[in-house]
Amino acid sequence: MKRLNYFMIALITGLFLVTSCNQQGNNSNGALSSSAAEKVYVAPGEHDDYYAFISGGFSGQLSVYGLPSGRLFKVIPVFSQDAEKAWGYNEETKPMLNTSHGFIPWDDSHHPDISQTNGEVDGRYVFINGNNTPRIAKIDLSVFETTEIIEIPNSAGNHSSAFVTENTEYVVAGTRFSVPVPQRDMSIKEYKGNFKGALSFISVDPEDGEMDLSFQVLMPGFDYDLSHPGRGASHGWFFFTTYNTEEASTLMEVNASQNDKDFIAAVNWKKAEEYIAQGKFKTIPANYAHNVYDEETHTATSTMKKEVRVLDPAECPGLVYFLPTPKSPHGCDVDPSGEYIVGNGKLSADLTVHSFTKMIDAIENQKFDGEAYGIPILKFEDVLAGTVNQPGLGPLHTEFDGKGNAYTTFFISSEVVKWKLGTWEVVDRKPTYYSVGHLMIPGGNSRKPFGEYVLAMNKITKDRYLPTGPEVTQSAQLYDISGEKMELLLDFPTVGEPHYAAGIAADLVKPRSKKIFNLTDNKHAYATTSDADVRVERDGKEVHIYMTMIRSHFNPDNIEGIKVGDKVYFHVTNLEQDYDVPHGVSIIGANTSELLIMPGQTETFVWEPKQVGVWPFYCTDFCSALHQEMQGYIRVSPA
Ligand code: CUK
Ligand code: CUA
Repeated sequence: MKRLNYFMIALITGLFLVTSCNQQGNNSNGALSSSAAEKVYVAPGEHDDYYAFISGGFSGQLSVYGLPSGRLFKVIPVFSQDAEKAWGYNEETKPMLNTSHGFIPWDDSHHPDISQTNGEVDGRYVFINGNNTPRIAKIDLSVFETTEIIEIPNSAGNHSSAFVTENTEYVVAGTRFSVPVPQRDMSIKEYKGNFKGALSFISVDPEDGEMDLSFQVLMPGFDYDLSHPGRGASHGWFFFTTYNTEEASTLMEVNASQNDKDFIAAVNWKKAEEYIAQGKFKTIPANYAHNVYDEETHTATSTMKKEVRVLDPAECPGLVYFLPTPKSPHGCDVDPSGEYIVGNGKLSADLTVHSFTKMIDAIENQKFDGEAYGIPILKFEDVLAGTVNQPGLGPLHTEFDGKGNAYTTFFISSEVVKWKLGTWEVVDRKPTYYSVGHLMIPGGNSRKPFGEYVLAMNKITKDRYLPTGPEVTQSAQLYDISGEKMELLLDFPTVGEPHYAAGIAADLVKPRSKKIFNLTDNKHAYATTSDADVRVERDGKEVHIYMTMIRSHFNPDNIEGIKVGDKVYFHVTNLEQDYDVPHGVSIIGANTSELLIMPGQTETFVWEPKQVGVWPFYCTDFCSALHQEMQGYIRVSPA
C-alpha cells in the first residue's frame, strides 16, 4: 500500500511537470477569437454585469473585480494591515486585528462566500476565512469594508471555511489540523485518539448581521479540508471532506494517504440545535477575540470571549455520519438541488458523487459499516450516486451552472471538465494556464447559479504575462459557459493567490452601495463636525488635536506647543458631504500610515515626535485644484 502511494506521488509530480512544459510557449492553445474580445469588452463608462470577490491567499485580503471585463476595482483589507486605507494602522481599526495571540497583522485568506436568503445570494455580506490564526471576517457590501472579525478557538488552519447556510443561519468554519482541545502541553506522538478537530457553527443575527460562535462539534483527530452546506432537501446538513483519517502526526511522504478511502463527514446542524436546546453540550474554556467595527462611531472594539459550547458526536446520536470517499478528497461541493455531494479525491482517478436521498435511506435503515469514535460509517455503495470515470488528473473543486451541468477543476492535468449530473458523462474540457485550483460560477454556491460564466483560478502562469522577476502573478481565466462547449474569453492577473471567489449579479449589490456618511450621524468620540470645534487639548504628555479637512485646507493648520516625548493624537474629520471626495493626511516621521478619510468620517493616528523642529503635514489625495495647497506646520519644542 505504501509503495503505491509513493508511486502516486511520483506520478503526480512527474505529470505535473510534463503538463507545465507542454503548455509552456504553446499559447496558441489559448488564442482568443475576436468574438471572445467582444464578449468581455465593457465600453468606457459602462458597468460590468457581475461582481467577483476574489480571495487574496497570502495577501490576506479580498479583491473586487468586475466580470466579464476582469477590471480590478478595489482591494478590501481584511486580515492584513493596509497602508493605503490605514487598515490596522489607525486607532479606529487596530482592534480589528486583535486575537488571543495579540495583534496579528497578517493572515492567509482562502474562501469568500456571499450571504444568502432562501438559498440565493442576496448581496448583503461576504464572509471569508483567515487560515493561519483562525478567524472569520464579515465584509459589509453597503460599504465594501470589513466590519467584523471573530477568532475561532480550538481550531488550527481554519480551512473548511467560510461557507454559509441557505438563510445565512450560520457561517461554518472547520479546522484543518486537529489539535489538543483545549490546547495543552503534550507529546505530539500521542496525537492518535487524543487530538480533536473542531467544526464551528457561527450564527449570524438576521437583523444586524452580528456573528456569534454558537457551538462547536468536536470531531475525531482527522484533518478537515473543505466544506459545503446542504440546500433544498439537504438544508440542515453540512458536509466536510477529511484526509489523514489514519491520524498520523507526521505527513512526511505519504503517511496520510494509506487509507483507500477517507470520509465526507455529514453533520446534521438542525439536530445539533436540538441537542443544544436540550442542554446536551459541555461548556469548555476558550480564549478568542470578537472584533466589531461600529458604523456610527467609525471605531472598532475588541472583546475577549472566555468559553464555548461543544457537542461530542459520540454522545449525540444522529449528529454526524461518515460517507467513505476515495482518496484524500479536497473540495466538497453540493449541487443546486442539494441532492448531489461531490467529493473531489485528489489521488483518485475517478470523481465520486454521493446521493443525499440514499444517505438518508441508509441512515433510516441503520445500514452501517462500523463506526469511528462512535460515529457511524455508511457503506460506500449505499450512498454512491455515481462516478465520473477518469475525467482528468487531480480533481480539486466543482461548481454548478444550474442547468444540470457540473464543472470540475483538475490541478495536475490543468483543465476544467464539464460533466452532466445524473448521467456522469463528460461533455467538454478546456485547458487552463496553468494548474488550476478553484473555479467559480457567480451564484454557483447557491440554489440559483447565474450560469453564464465560469472563472478558473490558476496557481502558476509561467510565460503567460510579461516577466516580473522570479515572482510572477497568479491569474484568473474567464470562460463563457452559456453554450454546450466552454469558450475561453479572458485571463487577468490577481492580487495574491486566488484560492476561491464568490460572484453575484451587480444589480443585487449596486443599489445597496453607500455614497457618503452623513456628518450629522458621525458619533465618533473625537469627531469635529464644525470648524467652531477645532482645538488642541493637552492632558499630561498626551495631546489631542481635533482637526477638520475640507477643500482645500486643514483646520488648524499651524500647531504649536508640542514637545519631544509627547504622544500626539491627530483626530481628523473630513467635513465634505459630496460623493467621492476623500482627503488624506500624513506627517513626516510618523511611524504609521497616512489616513485616507471618507466624507463625513473621522480617523486617528498617533505621532510621537522624536526631533525638535517645525514639521510639515499635507493632504495625500489629489482632491481639488488647490490640493497642493492643502498643508500645514506643527512646531515641536524641546521636552
Ligand atoms: S483551497 Cu486553494 S485550491 Cu484553500 Cu480552497 Cu483548493
Ligand atoms: Cu485634500 Cu488633497
